[in-house]
Amino acid sequence: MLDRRQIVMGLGATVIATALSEKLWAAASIKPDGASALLVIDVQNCFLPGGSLAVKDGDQVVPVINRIAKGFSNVVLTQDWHTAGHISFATSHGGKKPFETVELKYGKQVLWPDHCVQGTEGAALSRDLAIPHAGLVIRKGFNKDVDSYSAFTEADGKTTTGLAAYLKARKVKRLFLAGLATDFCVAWSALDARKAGFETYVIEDACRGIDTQGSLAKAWADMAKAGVKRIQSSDIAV
Ligand code: VGL
Ligand code: ZN
Repeated sequence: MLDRRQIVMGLGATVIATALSEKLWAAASIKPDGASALLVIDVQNCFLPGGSLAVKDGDQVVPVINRIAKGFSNVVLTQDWHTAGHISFATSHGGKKPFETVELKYGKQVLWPDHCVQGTEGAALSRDLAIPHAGLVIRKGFNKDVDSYSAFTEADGKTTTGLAAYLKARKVKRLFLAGLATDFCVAWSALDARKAGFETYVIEDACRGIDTQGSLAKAWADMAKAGVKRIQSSDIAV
């Protein structure tokens, strides 16, 4: 006969075993398949330490992205690609300083230091990215009078980059986002990905934010509301 103590111990062991297996199951539970794509946002010199719009610890995303990219057959990279004198630059608005805002035809625009000017070293993708199998590099923000944080649609809310059509033509259903910056180009791309009907995941530890005027908390709140899933790179089976 089991006495009461043995039964309690047995139950305890079962609880621990269940918790452990759930933990193991939770780790690396997402396996990218042929209908999955990794979207690597703006890992460019200007956003890395030493760059003109450096994102704090931005370089730390590179090894994480390189590791998970191995698990994806579909990878798209984006490149912020502005004209000289772009409308998003503070220097294009006499008297304005970076991180101040202005009202433009399409709405409120944060003003930035000059960054990612077409063809410059600052606009180049990080040489430490190791994703030779990436199938597409999509450039955005090349329209002098319109910014484009999103990889899908410019800030006027209507001019498309063609990315959604490309992904749909390749039968992609699930999108995983990584890169810089969490609260601007990653978040705006994730929100547009939801609008275009993709199941959308943002890999938090594969991103870093700028965080100006509460932008990081707001971005996560907006993404949660839109059904964007917030995951960690350890959730992805590579
Ligand atoms: C970005 C600000 C200006 C980004 C691009 O990649 O998040 N942020 N241009
Ligand atoms: Zn930009």
